Amino acid sequence: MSKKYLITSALPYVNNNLHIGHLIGCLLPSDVYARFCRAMGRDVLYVGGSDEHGTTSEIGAQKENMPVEDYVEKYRANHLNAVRDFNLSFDLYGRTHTPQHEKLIHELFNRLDSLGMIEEKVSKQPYSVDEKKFLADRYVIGTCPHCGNERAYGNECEKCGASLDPSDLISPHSAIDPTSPVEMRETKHLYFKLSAMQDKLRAWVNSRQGWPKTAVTIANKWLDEGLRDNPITRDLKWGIPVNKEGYEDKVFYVWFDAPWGYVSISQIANPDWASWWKNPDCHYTQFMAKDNVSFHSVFFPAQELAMDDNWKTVDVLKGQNFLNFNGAKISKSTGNGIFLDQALDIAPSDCWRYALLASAPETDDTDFTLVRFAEIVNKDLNGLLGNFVSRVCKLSNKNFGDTVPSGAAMDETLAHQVNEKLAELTGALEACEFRKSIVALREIYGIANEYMTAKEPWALVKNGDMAGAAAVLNECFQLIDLFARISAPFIPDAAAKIQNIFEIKHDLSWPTMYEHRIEAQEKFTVPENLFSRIEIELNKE
Ligand code: B3M
Ligand code: ZN
Repeated sequence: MSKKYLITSALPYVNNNLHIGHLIGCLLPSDVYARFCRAMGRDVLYVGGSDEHGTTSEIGAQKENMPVEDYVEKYRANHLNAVRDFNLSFDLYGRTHTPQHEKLIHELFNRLDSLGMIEEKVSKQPYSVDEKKFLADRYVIGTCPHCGNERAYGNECEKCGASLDPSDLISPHSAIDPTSPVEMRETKHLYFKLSAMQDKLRAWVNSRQGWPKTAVTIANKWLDEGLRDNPITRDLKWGIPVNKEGYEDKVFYVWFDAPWGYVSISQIANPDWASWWKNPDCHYTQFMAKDNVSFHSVFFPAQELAMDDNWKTVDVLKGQNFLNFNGAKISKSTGNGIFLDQALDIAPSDCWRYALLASAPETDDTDFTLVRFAEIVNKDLNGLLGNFVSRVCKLSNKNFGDTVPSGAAMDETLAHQVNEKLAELTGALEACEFRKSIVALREIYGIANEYMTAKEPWALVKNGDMAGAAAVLNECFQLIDLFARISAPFIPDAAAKIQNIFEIKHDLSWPTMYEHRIEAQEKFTVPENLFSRIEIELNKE
């Protein structure tokens, strides 16, 4: 039985159209890794989906003046289109507003409660007098005590950067109804006893391997500061209702609800879900942006461990840094960035996938521009990959017809070079280091190009050495077959086109070594150009 691999991609809130930052932050790296694992013959369960709850959806719906359900549906449609357009190979791209998910959250809450891990605490929270309801911190607006900004939020002042408590604000009022004053009133909430998990969680974090530095630093910072019990209920309407008497008008905090979406989505995706989620031998990798790391490295595993029910905790947590665009943050309000529903007007999906992976913000925040995009596509995909495939097919077709010419023994020097890079590529993918993997992939394309340039099959034809030319071209077809296999996780559309060059459909399993799989005299067709050059007018930048 092949080993189980569980792969999850953070669940984006459905309060915004997806952009290239979301794509490189979690969706794309998780997809490449899932495709690689499947090509290795591993038993993969790969899930993602929409985080439909949380204050951001509720606020967003109010701003757009529509029912939350419709609002969520509207953005989910945008996200589903992106999943389709960018070939994200989720077993299921699910959602958190499902009966299955609610049932799961209720069961998990009962479990924690029965173990004595839940505590009721009364605290003072902002209350909107006219609206007659408690408000989340973000819904409270007032004057910042530090800088005098009159539009500071209950949790932070965006002008001076101070982190705030709603009670710090001068003349606080509701963000929804600015005429309604806000005062601090007592309310009760349920707390998860996170503090009780301090030692267990520390030992758990120490036992993890392969996490990027940013992720380890964030987890340790929380532990070093000492874990504090955290409220898991909120005074909101939209969310998972709290299944406890006296809490009828509250919902669970989105970060108690959302990570468990990985499980409820898995339950819907695969009836055999427990053979990943309850299996200590399963290997679990999570992908997310760095602002989600604390929830995945502290809150979620602490809950899993507290339940003592054999829940699979994450082995490798991949937290990406941020991708900027043209030197500034990608943002809907400023319009800076490329949104996924416009990206395909500029270039096909594979080009975005490759260029973004080549620019993945793995170690630092990274700037992306259209000029950089065009350079990568033109040089690597159009130049090294596309031209090689096209030249080999055309030259061979012209001189030997529509079948692969007879070959000779494998070129050992070439094989040695390729195998060295193939090992690097495989190692980088195992480690989920995508920039490195693109470097190795590009080098293999480069080796093939150098091989053809050095062997000059066109010159051999000209000099009448047809057997020599045939042998070189045969080797080139073997390289083309290799390209299809090693490119497939990154650029699946192009890989399928390359695979279709040959009359026989050779599988795209991951190669351990460079091998000759294409028989002489196998039929092939000269493909359309795999890629076109991208011309970017500089003044658009
Ligand atoms: N929805 C945050 C975000 O969209 C949050 C992730 C949940 S992952 C379980 O950035
Ligand atoms: Zn301020």
